[in-house]
Amino acid sequence: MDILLTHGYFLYEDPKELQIMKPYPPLGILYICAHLRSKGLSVEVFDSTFSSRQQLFDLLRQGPPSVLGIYANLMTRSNVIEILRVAKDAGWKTLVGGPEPSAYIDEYLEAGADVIVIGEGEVTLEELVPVLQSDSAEELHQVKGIAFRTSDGTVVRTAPRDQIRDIDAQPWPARESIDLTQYLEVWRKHHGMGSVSLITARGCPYHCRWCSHEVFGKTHRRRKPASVADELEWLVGRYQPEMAWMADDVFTIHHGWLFQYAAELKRRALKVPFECISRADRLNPQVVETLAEMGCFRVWIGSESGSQRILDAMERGVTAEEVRSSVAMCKSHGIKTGMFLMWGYEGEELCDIEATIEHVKKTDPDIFFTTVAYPIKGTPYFTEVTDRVENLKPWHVGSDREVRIRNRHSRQFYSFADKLLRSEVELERLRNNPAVDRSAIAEMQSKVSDVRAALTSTAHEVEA
Ligand code: B12
Ligand code: SF4
Repeated sequence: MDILLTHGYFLYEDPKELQIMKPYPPLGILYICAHLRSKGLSVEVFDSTFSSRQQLFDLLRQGPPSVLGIYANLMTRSNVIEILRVAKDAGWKTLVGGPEPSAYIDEYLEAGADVIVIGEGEVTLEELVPVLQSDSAEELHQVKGIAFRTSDGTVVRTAPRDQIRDIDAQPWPARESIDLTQYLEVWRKHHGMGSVSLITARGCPYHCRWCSHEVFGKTHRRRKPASVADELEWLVGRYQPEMAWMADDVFTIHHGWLFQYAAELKRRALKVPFECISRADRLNPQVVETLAEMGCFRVWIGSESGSQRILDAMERGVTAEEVRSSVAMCKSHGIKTGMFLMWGYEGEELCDIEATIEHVKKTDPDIFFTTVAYPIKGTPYFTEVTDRVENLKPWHVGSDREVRIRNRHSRQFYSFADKLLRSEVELERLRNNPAVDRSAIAEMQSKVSDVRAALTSTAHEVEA
């Protein structure tokens, strides 16, 4: 084996995901695996999702050691660090890639990574693996898109790696290298439908200030509609999924492309129910109608805030009104909507929170998720708040989410904001339901008043 690829995500250790149970395979390492195999390298994938860290450690210790490549994101950091330690002790050469390591080069090198891969991994690994096998420290300098330490401890960052121009020329993710049926079985068991994921593009050109662009920058490359339809058709034939997730950042970003893709699916009589993420400004009546015809049953929209002032501060490039009208458009075509909301972005005050609550009440999506803003290293938001960020845990066991931002409202304040949002939305739904009696409404009204009072009373509290 020339290289073993893995990721540090263990589903059975994740209490939140054990409730959700909507796992998807790590497409990044599957793309790399397919590319390297097409170049004649011998590649194995250890898919940690349904496995345990002990199984992975046993494999690493059993050897023989070769090159180990690990995908890391902000949530898997501590696992990846532990895997690095075990792998180094067992004599493996180690490299890390994905959206997080390039933002923390010194830290990952310190934690035991021999090489950090910056950006797309395919071509870099094609060149890097033979160099690591030959033990030629000199040749490492010639490999673009990496960072490493020389024998005197100097950190070297080589020239940037060019992005793959024609992503259609790349092989599809090596799904056969893992047990994809396990993912479908979990989906079927918990949701009655087996789901597969695929991507139609790489990179997002928008610049929401809190969003990480570490891997693809602000570039955007699309696959050809026929190539995506081929992959979907193959997935249907091979795994018989009941649905799909188009895992793009913004599936509806290019309308011309979307219409061509829809026509291609129609020509093939291929209709697989699917869900996707969009921006409100990339939805219009024709796009929504097309999505419905294609079998889209849910669109997720990053709404973030109902306060235009905060949306502008985020450089989101979307208006709250666009969110409201796009959700209404989806509803009118029978497409469900999910909304993502964010509390605590820079400058957000009580009045912005109230605006968000009014916005969600008016919009009434089928489902919404909230998160308290956290600064991901490498983003403009991180740079903006970095002087006020305090890590709650040591770096190797923490994450960019586990931080305190001085002068921001307290955790308790956001927890009340969240409760108020949920109870206000519930109250609105009760009011709009003629079957609900007045006492239930009065009870909810009283709950809303209590939560609002608690929120207001904590509005002066800021993180010291
Ligand atoms: C699909 C997805 C998910 C799925 C994950 C499913 C799965 N197993 O893949 C779900 C919904 C579960 C998810 C959850 C989360 N996600 Co997410 N997700 C994505 C998304 C939209 C697509 C991932 C993808 O398939 N990309 C396509 C492939 C081709 O790209 P890639 O994975 O980056 O791989 C390339 C390179 O990174 C590199 N590479 C990858 N692996 C390796 C390994 C080695 C050894 C090497 C050398 C190179 C290398 O080469 C690959 C091919 O070129 C990305 C955004 C994006 N467009 O990438 C966000 C993204 C990865 N997610 C992100 C975040 C923040 C999260 C959450 C923390 C959100 C939350 N608040 O809960 C959670 C964390 C979950 C967890 N426990 O790990 C951030 C990560 C930021 C960071 N610095 O870590 C991203 C980048 C979004 C963003 N722009 O901010 N996510
Ligand atoms: S949040 Fe979405 S639209 Fe904004 S930059 Fe990130 S991926 Fe693009």
